[in-house]
Order: sequence, then structure tokens, then C-alpha cells
Amino acid sequence: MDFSKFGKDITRRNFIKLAGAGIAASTVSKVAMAALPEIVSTEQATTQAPLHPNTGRPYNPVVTLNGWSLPWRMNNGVKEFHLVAEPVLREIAPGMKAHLWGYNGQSPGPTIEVVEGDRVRIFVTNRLPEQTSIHWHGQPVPNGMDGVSGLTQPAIQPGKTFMYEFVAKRAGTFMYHPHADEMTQMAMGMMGTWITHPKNTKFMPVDRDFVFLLNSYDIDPGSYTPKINTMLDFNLWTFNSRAFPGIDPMVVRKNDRVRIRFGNLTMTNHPIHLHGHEFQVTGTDGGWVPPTARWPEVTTDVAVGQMRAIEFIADNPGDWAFHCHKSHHTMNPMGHQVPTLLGVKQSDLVGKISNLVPDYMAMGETGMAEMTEMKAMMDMPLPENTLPMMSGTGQYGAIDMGGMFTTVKVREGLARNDYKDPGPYNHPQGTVAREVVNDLPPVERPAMNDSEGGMEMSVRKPMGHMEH
Ligand SMILES: [Cu+2]
Repeated sequence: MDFSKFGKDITRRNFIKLAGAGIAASTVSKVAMAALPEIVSTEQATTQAPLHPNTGRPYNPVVTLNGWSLPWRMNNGVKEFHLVAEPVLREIAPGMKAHLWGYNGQSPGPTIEVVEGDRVRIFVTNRLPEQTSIHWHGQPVPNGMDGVSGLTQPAIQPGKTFMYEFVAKRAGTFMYHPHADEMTQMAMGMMGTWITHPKNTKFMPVDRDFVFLLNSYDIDPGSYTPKINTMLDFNLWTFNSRAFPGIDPMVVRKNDRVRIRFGNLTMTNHPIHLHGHEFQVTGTDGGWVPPTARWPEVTTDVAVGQMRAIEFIADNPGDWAFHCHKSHHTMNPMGHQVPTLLGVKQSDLVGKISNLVPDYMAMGETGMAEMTEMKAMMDMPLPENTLPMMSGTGQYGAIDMGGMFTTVKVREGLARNDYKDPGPYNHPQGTVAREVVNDLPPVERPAMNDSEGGMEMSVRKPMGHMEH
């Protein structure tokens, strides 16, 4: 996390200069048009410092994982934001970028933070090649502000600016996303988080409050644009459009009360799992869970369209894995379609196959972990713009993860506002699992071949782009 850059990387563009006065005259009144809030955007994919309010009611800001919060301006007591729907370039992890659609320079869009009871006005400018709208998922708004194109409003045509205005009635965790050509626009990354903070800053206080969205993409190795018609078979599983090892760690002080909020805008459910601590689900999209209705968990499933807030006391120092428990959701694209070769003796086949496929390499006989090691050891070339299936390196070697995986780093003695990556955990002596010397006889492994008489086999290049 590089917080020193905060502010510098946020670019301010003058809407009037860029878009030309009068472009949205038909959709925004002349009075509003003359005074549109400036557009604030960023090209950074790193976690930005929490946005402490300097106007309006006080609140304890959230930290958006690999994201940021949108500044606002106060206009006669109304909090005004300016969202711009536009094509963006998002780094998914070092080594892979994607051409997505998003808001204000990034996908997901910036987090919007307001306080319960705030009157909020959001200007939405459409710089996409097609119509859009924004739905404020979970919020009790007047029907005409609900953002369902055709049903509650005309769609926002390219080049036009619409204005939404409502009172943020209920504190909680919400999302925003288009409700026009949803399949395309959400597959392209159009979504963001909305936090309505409680008016009473003493209500359910926490020391650190993280938030992100679960999203997924189908981007073929070597290409940059998601396949928007994919229904289930995605190959990139992401937190805020980032895949491990591109996701920042969540850094917390020992004994902090920590809240992590996440919303699911993928096509399937995700059992989110934390190591080393028990947590409680304290909030859903419908509001805060009363203390008497909570129970301890170490994994909680979040269905499509749902949001969850979990809370725990970070009383166990270390580098704790935090991930989706569907093992294919902690993997990246490359090599995902490799056939199972566990137990297949490949040594006598390699020579023959090499005659047919010059760069063939036998893998998978003992498992897939060797893929990470090969990549690390030999710096094996990948096709342009993709990520290896299993990746990441820790202080003890390959981590073998990808996708929806990161860490919660619990450390003693951090400053209250310090979110910098403290590096790997320094384990107290004698507390790490280690090899012991033994005098057991060597293991006899039973044969794993399914068939006795020969075996049918198709030739594929394990690290290459799969052809069928
Ligand atoms: Cu998952």
C-alpha cells in the first residue's frame, strides 16, 4: 500500500472544459449544469488512505481494498458527488491489465461515503458507447431514484448527465451498479460500494473498517477485454477487480476490533473464510444484525447480490489467510484446463510427445504445486497479459494461490492510522511447523492408473493456451 501518493494521483479534470457547456442541457437543468461538481478520478489500483471528512457530519471512514473514496462538495447542505461511467484500464495484478468499464478512472468505481440522514445529490455522466443508469442497491430511495432504466427512469444516453437525489435514510453497507444492459455492464466491471455511516459515531465503533466487492471476469490469456456472454465459467475471481498476488493485505493492530464488509456481484456464491480468528456477521444488505441474533463463524457464505459485514477482535498476531473457500476461486487463468495427471507415469511418454510438440513439458504427476515452482525457478514465459494459475511467494516459498485470496496481517504496536504492509510475520522461535528426522521405511504408493490395459491420452501443452 502506498499512501504517500494519495492526493497526488487523484487527477482533477474540469468537466465544463472537457465535455463542453450545454452537453447535458436536456437532462440537467441549466442551474445545475452551471455548477456541476468537478470530476475526480484516479489511475491507481493501490489501496488509498481513508478519506476523513472535512465537511458535513463526522464519521469514521472505511478503507477500500485496492480502491478509494470519492470526494464530495457541500452545496447548501447537500452532499454532491460526480460519477463518470467510462472505459478504464485496470491492472488485475502485476503482469495483467484489463480493458474494463467503470467509474472515475477505475473498476470498481470509488466508494461513496455519506452519513445517515444526509441529503445526497449524485451527478452521473455517461461516457460509455451505450446507455446506462445507476441503481443504489439496498437503499430505501424514492421509486424514481431507484435507477432501473425503462421502469423508473429513461436510460442515460451516451454524452448525457443525469442527477439523482435522495436522503440516505438507513446506515449500512450498499452497492451501486447499472440497471441498463446489466449483463454487459457488470461483466465489464461497472460497480461500486456505498457506505452510509451511522449518525451516532459511537454506534458499533470499530478500529479498522475494510470494504470490497467480489467480482469475476472471463478474459482469455493474451487478451484484454472480458467475454461478456460468459454465464458461469469465469477464469478471474477478484476482490475489487484485483487477483492475488495483486490484492493488498489488510493490516491491523493486535487487539483492534476489525470490520470487513464485502458484497457479491459475481454469478455464484462465495464462502469467505478467515484463518486464526472467529468472527460474527454483524451486518447484511438489510441492516445491522442485533447482538442477540449473531453467532460465531470462521466462514460465511455470501450469495449473489448480498453484502456481509463481519467483525472480530484481532487478538492473534500473524499473517492470516483470508479467502474464498471454493478452491477454483483462488486460482488464476493460466493452466486451468490442464487434464488431471495425478499418478500418470509420464517419463516414457515425454520423448515421444516431444517429437510432436517441441516445447512439451510433463507436469502434474504428483500434483499441481510444481507449476508455481517451475514458474518461479525458471521464470517460464507466460503468454502476454495473463496470470499463472497459482502464484505468490511468502517467506517460506511458493504460496500456490491466486484469485480471491489475501491476508489479514495482525501486528503489535502499529500506529492508529498505519495501514502499510509490515512485511512477513516474524514468528516466535519454535512456533513454525518444521520437518522432523524419522526412521520410517519409504512409502509404497499404490498405482493410481484407472485402466489396466493402456490409457487413452490427448496431448496438450500444460502452460500453453489450451486448444481443443
Ligand atoms: Cu468464491
